[in-house]
Amino acid sequence: MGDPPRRTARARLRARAIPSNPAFWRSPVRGVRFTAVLGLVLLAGITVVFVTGLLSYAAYNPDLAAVNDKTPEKGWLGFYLFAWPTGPPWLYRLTQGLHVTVGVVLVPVVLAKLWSVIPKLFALPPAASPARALERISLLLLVGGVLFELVTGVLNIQLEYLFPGSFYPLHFYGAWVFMAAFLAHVGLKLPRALRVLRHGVTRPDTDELASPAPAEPTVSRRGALAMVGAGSLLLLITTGGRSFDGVPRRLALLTPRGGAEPGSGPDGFQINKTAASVGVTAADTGDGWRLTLVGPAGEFRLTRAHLLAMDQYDAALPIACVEGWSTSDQRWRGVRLRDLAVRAGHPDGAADVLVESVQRAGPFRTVALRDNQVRDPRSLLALGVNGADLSLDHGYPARVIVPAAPGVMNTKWVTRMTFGGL
Ligand SMILES: Nc1nc2c(c(=O)[nH]1)N[C@H]1C(S)=C(S)[C@@H](COP(=O)(O)O)O[C@H]1N2
Ligand SMILES: [Mo]
Repeated sequence: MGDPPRRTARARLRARAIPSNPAFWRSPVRGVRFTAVLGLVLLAGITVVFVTGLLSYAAYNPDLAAVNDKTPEKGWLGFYLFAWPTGPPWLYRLTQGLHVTVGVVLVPVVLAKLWSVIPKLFALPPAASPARALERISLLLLVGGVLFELVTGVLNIQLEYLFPGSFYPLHFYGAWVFMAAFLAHVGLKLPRALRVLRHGVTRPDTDELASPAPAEPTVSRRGALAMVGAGSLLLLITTGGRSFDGVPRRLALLTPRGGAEPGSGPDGFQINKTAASVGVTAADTGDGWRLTLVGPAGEFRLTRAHLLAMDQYDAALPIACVEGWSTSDQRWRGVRLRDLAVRAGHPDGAADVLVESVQRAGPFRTVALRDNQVRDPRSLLALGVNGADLSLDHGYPARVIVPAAPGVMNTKWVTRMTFGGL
């Protein structure tokens, strides 16, 4: 006969080396309080990201025309779509800046939250009861969903066209799957989180997230939370600034369109795609360039001189990209879209319009604008900006600029506009 107590001790040690044993997880920082704080931060942050994400999709006016609809199989998930307004002009700057910036800033919080509950994810048996089985499945969708949304979102802002055409459906459907799991999770856990934060953990043995065999602390719970907060703050500083000029933008090192201003002249603000990068040449935009207007009154071909001979108006409007960066207001000058609508045969100046670029390929060469966008007196077919002619990279000879619209609606190198009958 061996020595039973010693063998038990060895067996206990061996069991500890397996992640499904709660004693494997030894950090004294884990506990319901730590998790509850992170959970409440995520509840607030994810709500902002989800709502602004839905708004971003609505801002494309996807129900207006097939060219706008990046998720044509959305079905009833498009139930909430509405005519995106044209004011205030900074609306999309705000909603999309929040969407991307808050999403990025939440990354350390999400990672810390996952870390804090990781013993639960390994717990065995995987499904002690049907209710536990359902909870485990919802956790899979929850964890998988949040990681999927963060990864696709970050890759899209960093690499722009990694998923040509497929980013929108991926990110959109992923969001709905994640949110379904998120709502179930909030319903299950919020009461407990609030109770813990209000009254504390009354008896240590009721803290289901605390380690049963805690190691010596190397950092306090408060210190660990402060580290997560510092990580988020660092991300805020290195990404959030690309919505502002000057010092904040220079600090936005981690983002496209962060960093230095592209030159200092009248055209010295951020460029999404250069003419060269999408194959637009001087021949496309030189003397042979024409704008074709189509509408009930017929079809007209206008030169840039014709357009310059029409009434010219100014509008101070930003460019706000779906990637989350934006410019401050630029002083655009050109022809009102509604004057072009009148010219095309819509006397009230209100009609939807299909805008086409001389650009031959690529995702944003055509877009449809809604009648409220055409009617707004600040909506221009711009010929110049900040007192100079447009540069080729900003859309010379003519580009659309519409208040409060996502950057993608502001088509550059416009060559054809079809009013009405979308
Ligand atoms: N023809 C054409 N127009 C376009 C694009 C494009 O790729 N092709 N990109 C759009 C996007 S995504 C943005 S954010 C704005 C950026 O305008 P800017 O380059 O003048 O800043 O242009 C829009 N207009
Ligand atoms: Mo954009």
